[in-house]
Amino acid sequence: MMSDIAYVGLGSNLASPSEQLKSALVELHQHEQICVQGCSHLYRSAPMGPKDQPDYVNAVCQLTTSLSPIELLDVLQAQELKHGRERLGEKWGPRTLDLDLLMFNELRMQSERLTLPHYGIAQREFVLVPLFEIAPDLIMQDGQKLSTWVSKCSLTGLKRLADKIDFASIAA
Ligand code: PH2
Ligand code: MG
Ligand code: MG
Repeated sequence: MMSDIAYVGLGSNLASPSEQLKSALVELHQHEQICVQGCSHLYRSAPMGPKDQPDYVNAVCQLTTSLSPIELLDVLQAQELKHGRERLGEKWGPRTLDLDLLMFNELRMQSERLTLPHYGIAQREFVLVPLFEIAPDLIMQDGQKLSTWVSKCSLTGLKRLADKIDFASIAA
């Protein structure tokens, strides 16, 4: 049963970022144990970390799954590699595709490979804003509303793009 709800942050700043995100969503949805339920607009976003890299395109999607969190992480990481992701070791360096598991139900866990909820949500406008777009009523791990987190975040380098992924065409 695909009854677990997860949120995944998507990002790319190399090799046609918008197309990377769109095909990543289609591929996720094609997985037998993953059903993409919705996705935010795409957002252009100034790079966090080293500034000598292109702007990112970011989005957040909601999916339901029958995979465990670690199994889902395996799928996401395999997909990053399929998109030509190279792990060059530079922290916050450029990448063709980044898929971050942000939340998995209300689960909290900390292991070598996976921390849930993702540690960076509160500071990242390129996660908070698209997440708010698709899950405005979400309650965060400290019991506060997502809208409160959004209001506390400095919104500077984010621009919503016209593009919204057409889900009917993906699900068809
Ligand atoms: N991802 C990074 C590093 N910096 N900056 C923005 N704006 N968006 C990202 O997704 C991003 C980043 C590494 O994952
Ligand atoms: Mg990331
Ligand atoms: Mg990542």
